[in-house]
Amino acid sequence: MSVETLERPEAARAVGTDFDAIVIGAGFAGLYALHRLRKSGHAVRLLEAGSGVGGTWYWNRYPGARVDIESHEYSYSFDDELQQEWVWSERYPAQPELMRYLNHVADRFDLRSDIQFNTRVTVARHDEDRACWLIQTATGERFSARFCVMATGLLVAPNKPEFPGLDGFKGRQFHTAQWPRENVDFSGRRVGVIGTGSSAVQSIPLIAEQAAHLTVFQRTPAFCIPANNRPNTSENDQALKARYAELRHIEHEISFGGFFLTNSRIELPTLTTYADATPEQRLAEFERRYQSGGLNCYSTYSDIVTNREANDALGDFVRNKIRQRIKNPEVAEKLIPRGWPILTKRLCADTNYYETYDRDNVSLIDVKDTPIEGFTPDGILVNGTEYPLDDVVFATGFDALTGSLTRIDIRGRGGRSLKDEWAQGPRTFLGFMVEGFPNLFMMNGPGSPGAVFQPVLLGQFQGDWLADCFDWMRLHQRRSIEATEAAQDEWIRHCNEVAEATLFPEANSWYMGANIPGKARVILIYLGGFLEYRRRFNAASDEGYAGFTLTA
Ligand code: N01
Repeated sequence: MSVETLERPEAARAVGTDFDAIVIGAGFAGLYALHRLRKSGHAVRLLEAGSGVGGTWYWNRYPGARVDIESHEYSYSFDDELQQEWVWSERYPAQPELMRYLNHVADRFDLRSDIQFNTRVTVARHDEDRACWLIQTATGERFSARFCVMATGLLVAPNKPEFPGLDGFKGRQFHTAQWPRENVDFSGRRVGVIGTGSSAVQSIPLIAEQAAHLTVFQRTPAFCIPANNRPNTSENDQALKARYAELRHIEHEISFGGFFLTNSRIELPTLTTYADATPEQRLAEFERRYQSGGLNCYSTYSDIVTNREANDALGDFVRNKIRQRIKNPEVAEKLIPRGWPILTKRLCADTNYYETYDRDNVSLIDVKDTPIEGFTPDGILVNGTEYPLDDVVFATGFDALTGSLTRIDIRGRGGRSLKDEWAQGPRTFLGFMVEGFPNLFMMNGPGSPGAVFQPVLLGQFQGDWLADCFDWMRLHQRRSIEATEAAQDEWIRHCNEVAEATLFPEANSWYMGANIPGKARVILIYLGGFLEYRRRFNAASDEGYAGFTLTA
């Protein structure tokens, strides 16, 4: 249904709307926004397309799905009893455990009473006269609210390339981000996996253990570092929980990534530059971070993504590690990433990924120079050769950051379409608001640092800011807030300037929108760090909402 046919719902609340705020999406950020706004006395309804809470973790239930940020960090910090009482079983929790956690949070804070599940929002239109948002769902249900909070996720809208012949393929098709709820059995089957990003790196070792044969179609090899996942022993848990307040404080005071916990010891990012260290110290630092596992290599030197020499050195170091993990040197060479700076595409944390290629039932097909031509009824065609398959797994990623927003028909002042306005790349102020779209907020939106920081923490930070802002507006009888064009222009200029000073623009990553054919190639994340982001964000509210227009 188009926006033109969207009728005005009957006025219900004092302000003439059904709710003060509608939050869209029941992931980490949306659940917190609901909790926080409700606590401030606002009437909130959360609409969620899935049948349960979880957001990204609800949909990404592929074999091996687990987070690559430490469990003690990738969790809410707003309630000390919650973080003290919840016991994580592993350093990096798997998808089912994250779902148990988020369900526990939903029950503990009685969030479900204000969530409507199985409700996909398709249209959001701003009504200028009433300064509110009219929301419509796929089934035609309508809601109105003064504020609309898009907690729709960074990595949600799946990217599934339209290969010729796909419709005629007789086998089963899966996408890692739309995995069926029921168990998928690959026993005795010939399986193909397309893609070698984080989702593939996690699922390939497990699929290979089950399948009769696994064929991996690789366009760009990733840099993978052993995750070194391990159980969270009670000794470790207690030691960390005794210092939780300090850990959370540290987390708020670092710009990128988070803290790493090695045998209950906290490892922080190195604040010195590569040039400050001797060759021996550099090697020792790379080795230490590598052995700690997972994403710790991001924390090696403060200039690791801006200084080519430092970045090349780390890249060579990891390439050598990869070679050592694969017995067949020919296969190893195919798996070595080249031609783009390490860390400028997301690092992958793996468990037995490279070792899997030494199995007899696994083959690797390079589709960089000879791309997948298409599907036949029985398999995939590359360079004139057909690879017969019973099942295909698309581990082909996401239309990241913008996709979950542009697939909703969002109309601002004068019917302006967000999708059309973002055709040349998203334009936001602080990755949070858009000029021309009053009272619309985006959590972890394009132009925010969530993807290179800690999305749970950023969601909490933005949720708190939102609640304070709504309280302020209520107190000062303002009904509308909107980013100014000047503030938005300045933010985009700043984002681009910061990105240009890094090596990120060199990689064809989802950070650059470069993974989706036809998508504008611009930086989609803020690389200036959380501290600078928070400073600018708080400065806006401290200075009477500088950068925003508020109407009475
Ligand atoms: O997606 P991706 P993902 N023909 O975009 C390939 C987070 N995450 O779902 O690189 C052939 O990384 C594509 O090739 P190329 C994490 O932030 C976290 O794996 O574009 N291949 C690439 O290899 C991550 O970065 C966790 O050349 C095609 C792959 O598909 C983000 O989600 C776990 C193709 C897509 O990789 C996305 O990860 C999982 C084509 N036409 C995800 N099109 C953890 O916390 C695409 N590809 C651990």
